[in-house]
Amino acid sequence: MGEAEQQAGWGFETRAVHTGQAPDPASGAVVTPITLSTTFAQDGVGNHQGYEYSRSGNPTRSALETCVASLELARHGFAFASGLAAEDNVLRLLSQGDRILLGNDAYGGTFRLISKVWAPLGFPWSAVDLTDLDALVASWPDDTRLVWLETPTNPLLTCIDIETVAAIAHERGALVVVDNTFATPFLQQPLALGADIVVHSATKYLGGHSDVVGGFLALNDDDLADRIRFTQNAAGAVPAPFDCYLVLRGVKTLGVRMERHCSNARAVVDMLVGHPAVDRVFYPQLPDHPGHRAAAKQMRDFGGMVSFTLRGGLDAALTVVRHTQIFTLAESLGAVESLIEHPGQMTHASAAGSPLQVPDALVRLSVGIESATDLVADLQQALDHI
Ligand code: P1T
Repeated sequence: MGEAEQQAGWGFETRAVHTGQAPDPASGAVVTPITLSTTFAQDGVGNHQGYEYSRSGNPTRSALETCVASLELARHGFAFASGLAAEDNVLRLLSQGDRILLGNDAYGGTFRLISKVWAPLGFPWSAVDLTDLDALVASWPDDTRLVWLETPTNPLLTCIDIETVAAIAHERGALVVVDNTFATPFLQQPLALGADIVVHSATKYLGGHSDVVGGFLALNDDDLADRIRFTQNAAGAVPAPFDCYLVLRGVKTLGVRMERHCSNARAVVDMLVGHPAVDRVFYPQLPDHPGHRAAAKQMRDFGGMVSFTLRGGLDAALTVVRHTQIFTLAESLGAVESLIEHPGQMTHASAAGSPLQVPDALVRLSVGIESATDLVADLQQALDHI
């Protein structure tokens, strides 16, 4: 039995700190060494200790792959140079003519990869409302081979019932990919709900400190894993050992960070819901939120991302994002510091004019782990500028 299998009975936080990260047998180092060597000595041709060349496999990357696979309850894990590189490797599983169904709210870069890079190569795609399951079944295109969903979505935080969508897709011969970036495996484990592949932008909560770009795939099927292993090496979009180390260090504190992200987000939501300048608050815990029931069913808590629209439209949204002092105006999310952004003109600009276009009046928050009272006060004073 392998180390990860032996540790499968350990709790999430224990696996996050230890799985794939046993003390180094050569030195006793408690922290996983950053192995920079690009190549590994062989005793005779093909006779090596598991590593030949660092694109194909690297000990620091293996530690990360073992750990995050375990957190996602997956048999196989693969680390990539970015979230989009990981996504690109999933799309390489398809054959020309295979259709991709993409949820109608998703990260702008995912939309761009599917619609601007893969569609022109002969991979049709459609945007669908994955909360309307009757319509999904009624209008299901026969050539669909992949359903791509985020839950919660970026940026509207809509939640999709993974188990039901997976059952519908599997009956019709399609794979289900879940981008678990917003939820993280601490809050939601899609493979256990029937998804085939989990995607992460490790740049976000897994890394957790805004200092590394990375991606990850987790899956159980051995044949699919062989094909991903092949393209990871053959196309070569692998992360550097130092980047693997940074993600691995972030993952150790994922559980405690997520608990704090969730409680801080709740404090912010409580204030926004009652604020006269705010039109609508998007947060999966709110009973009238699209997919609240799916979120309550499949998530441990509701996450650290919050979006809201302003009654004053675009001008009000741009005013708020300009006036926060603790929330930094910047793209990205999922790190210890709070960020604020305008999706329409920033992260989702590439979706303008498409079915994935986001409202002009929308502001997105990545609620960090600072003091909740400071975060609430910061947003209140920014709202006062409208
Ligand atoms: O940036 P990268 O590591 O390549 O990950 C892309 C990606 C994939 N999936 C989701 C849900 C994402 O949010 C992202 C990246 N998103 C941002 C940079 C952002 O600010 O929304």
